[in-house]
Amino acid sequence: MAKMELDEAAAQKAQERKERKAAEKAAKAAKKAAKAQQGGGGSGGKGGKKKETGLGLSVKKQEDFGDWYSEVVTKAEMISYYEISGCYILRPWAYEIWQSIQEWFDAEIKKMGVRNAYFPMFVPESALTKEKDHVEGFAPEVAWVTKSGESDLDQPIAVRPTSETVMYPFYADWIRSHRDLPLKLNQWCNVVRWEFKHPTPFIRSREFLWQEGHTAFATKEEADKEVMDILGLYSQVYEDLLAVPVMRGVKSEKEKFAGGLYTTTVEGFVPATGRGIQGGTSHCLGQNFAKMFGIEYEDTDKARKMVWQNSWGITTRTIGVMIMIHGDDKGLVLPPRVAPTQVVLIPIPNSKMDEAARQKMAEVAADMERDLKAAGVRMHLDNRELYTPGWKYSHWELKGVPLRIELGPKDLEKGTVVVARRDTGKKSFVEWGEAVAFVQQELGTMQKEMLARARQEFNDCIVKTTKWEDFVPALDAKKMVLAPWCEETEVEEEVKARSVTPLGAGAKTLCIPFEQPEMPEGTKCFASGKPAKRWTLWGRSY
Ligand code: 87F
Repeated sequence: MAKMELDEAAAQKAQERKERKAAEKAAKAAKKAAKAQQGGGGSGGKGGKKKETGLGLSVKKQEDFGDWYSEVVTKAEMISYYEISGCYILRPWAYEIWQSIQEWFDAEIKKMGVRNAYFPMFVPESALTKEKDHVEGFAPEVAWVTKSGESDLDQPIAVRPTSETVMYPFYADWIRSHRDLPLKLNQWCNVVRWEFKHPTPFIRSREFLWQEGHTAFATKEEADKEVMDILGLYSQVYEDLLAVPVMRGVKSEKEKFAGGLYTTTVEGFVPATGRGIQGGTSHCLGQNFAKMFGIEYEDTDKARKMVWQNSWGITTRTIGVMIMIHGDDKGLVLPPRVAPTQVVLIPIPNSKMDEAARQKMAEVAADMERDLKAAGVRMHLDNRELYTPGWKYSHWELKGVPLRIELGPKDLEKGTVVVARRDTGKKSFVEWGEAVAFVQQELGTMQKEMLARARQEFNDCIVKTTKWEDFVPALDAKKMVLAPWCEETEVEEEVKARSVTPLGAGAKTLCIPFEQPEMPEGTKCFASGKPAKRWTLWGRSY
């Protein structure tokens, strides 16, 4: 074997070992989390209060990120583990976040003239294998239905891993003339990819929720524009809704969707693990699928022409990235725009209060609840008598509720409340009459500051260099690298093999950012020494 192949084989082995170990660890964490899940929340068990409630995290984010993450997603009641590996229950606290993303994105694409439809989740074998490039690399991940009851099906049926091959035969049928264009459809659905890398809730699961947009145009110009418009929406989902900074760019030839012409992407980064993560992709498919599926139209000049197509998707992974970036040692920290509950109001009566004072406290709380709800704030009044205020604080902190309003006996006398922020812990004393305005303002401020902090950290995690010597040390220091690259696939593969260390797997190109720093004439590729084409963002990744 040549040196290069040996390196690659070694890297592959190391990667496999790592994945196996990670899978074992994840299985252990899942078991532990499942146990915690069963032990938590119940009442009437043996032992002290702490054990009974199972409240609070037992692991710190910095100490064991994997265990921390499993604990957060289960204890915050986002996920329940399921007996089929890689499949998870999305509980309301997670599903409602998905719905808020869905609601916003759906309205935006409708403004662009995209309409929703729904196609079957089953794919005939003949259709799935029609476009070779597209399925080749993915084949091992396709799940098949082969039986009904005890009898074998005549033809095995695939469960959709994506819907190109389901939809495009109908595009060929529906599109006849230039008057049928553009055709812009989207569907919100589940897909199944039977991955063997170790699963992580939201981040890599065998079934996940997404939207997939599939559009067809008469011209490449229209297609190109839509690719960028959609990518803009994806970066807004991350930055404006989830307060997660992303880098926009184009994928390398190696990393693009093989069936398409080019792939644009929003790339996130998890500083705690030093790994990049693909956040959403918007592909220009060119005319490849049009050729395969015969999607043609008659133009105004009577000539038969092939359509230009795009496809684009974003998934429930968004939620996982948000959790990883903003969560802390107390649990989730939810950006206000997507938090199912933005404000929790906790009255704090004490034993010294007389009946009139109790009544007054209940009235003030009810009034505030009414006023905040009327102002459109998603607020919850936690009036439960069987839980202490301290327990309630921990509970809502764990669930990441952005603001907590405390109403205690002293506040009752002064006509004020305390408003505490989940992200910074900052407390403000606010008069009752000012509460609605203050809360609205503080939610906005928190949303902005969460993004600003995360962006600062994202930027601090980019090492810009022109030298190979800086590359692996930067990766091992949990950074991304922005370096000039010759854009040769062989070099990309070599870099991957040469960047395996005991601290991590080989690095990939995350994207070639649209926003390019200056590149002086004669700049060389950091890895090959050949003439560089563009600055490229590299990193270890999910
Ligand atoms: C797994 C099995 C079979 C990804 C797969 O990104 C096929 C595939 O085609 C496959 N995993 N892909 C690429 C999906 C491309 C594209 N589809 C529409 C998107 C966005 C939405």
